Amino acid sequence: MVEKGKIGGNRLHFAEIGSTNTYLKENGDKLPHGTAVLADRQTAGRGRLGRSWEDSGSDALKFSVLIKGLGTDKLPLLPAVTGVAVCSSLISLFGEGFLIKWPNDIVYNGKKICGILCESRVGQSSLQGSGGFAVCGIGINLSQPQSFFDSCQLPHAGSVETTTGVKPEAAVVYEEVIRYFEKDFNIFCREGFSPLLEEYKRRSATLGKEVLVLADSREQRGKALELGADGQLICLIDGQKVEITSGEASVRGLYGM
Ligand code: BT5
Repeated sequence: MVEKGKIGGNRLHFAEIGSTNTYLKENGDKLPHGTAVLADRQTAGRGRLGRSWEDSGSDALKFSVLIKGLGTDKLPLLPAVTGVAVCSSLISLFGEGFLIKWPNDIVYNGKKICGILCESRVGQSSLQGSGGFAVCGIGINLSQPQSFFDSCQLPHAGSVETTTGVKPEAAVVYEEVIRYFEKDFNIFCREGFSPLLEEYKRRSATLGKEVLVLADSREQRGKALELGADGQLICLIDGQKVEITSGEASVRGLYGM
């Protein structure tokens, strides 16, 4: 059973912190399920696989949510659930055009607007009731100018403002993401991922596309077919179905591929 407590019901706000994900990984055992940790600035924001998340201060939204009591079997789909929630909230505020690029980016017109980092700290036996927990970190570029991304050598990054022309308010975006996260997370806990799958497919920038898969230091071209039951990307490569569990899948026409 997922523990009681509303998503974002307990909220900690830091002017500056290393990483909101790291904070929750270190302190999550003492905090209630649903705790949200926000930071105006991260000095050591993290992406997957040791990569960094570039931060320019309060013109971007950075926060992490603590998830307690979710079974280990459900963990692999947490990035997809988060992706659906973030994508829906951005569409609700700014209109169509936001898509989910497998596994964890939200893109708009080929620019990466948001990155999602889900991590877990497993307790003694499993996450369930054993002190383990998960952390969902969300970084959304709100109004940085393109010159900021250029200075970080991120030509494929963009902000909500540079891509849609609308200047977003951090508090409004935060509340909307939390609202969708609460809704979609509860659906996921009760009924699994299947009720969210249609929405995921509709919003996917990857499924049905030609992809360049980078896994085990090998690059292979293929077609992305579907999302597997554990969040893996099922691709058709040289006539064979191949499951991509980690690594990268670049989509033709996105990020300059
Ligand atoms: C991600 O990793 O995209 C996950 C980013 C998660 C950030 C949030 S912020 C709150 C919480 N606290 C943290 O410390 N992290 C989470 P990945 O798929 O590995 O992508 C990382 C790559 O995205 C980098 O190597 C860059 O190429 C690119 N990148 C870095 N900063 C970016 C930015 N601000 N906007 C767009 N792309 C960026």
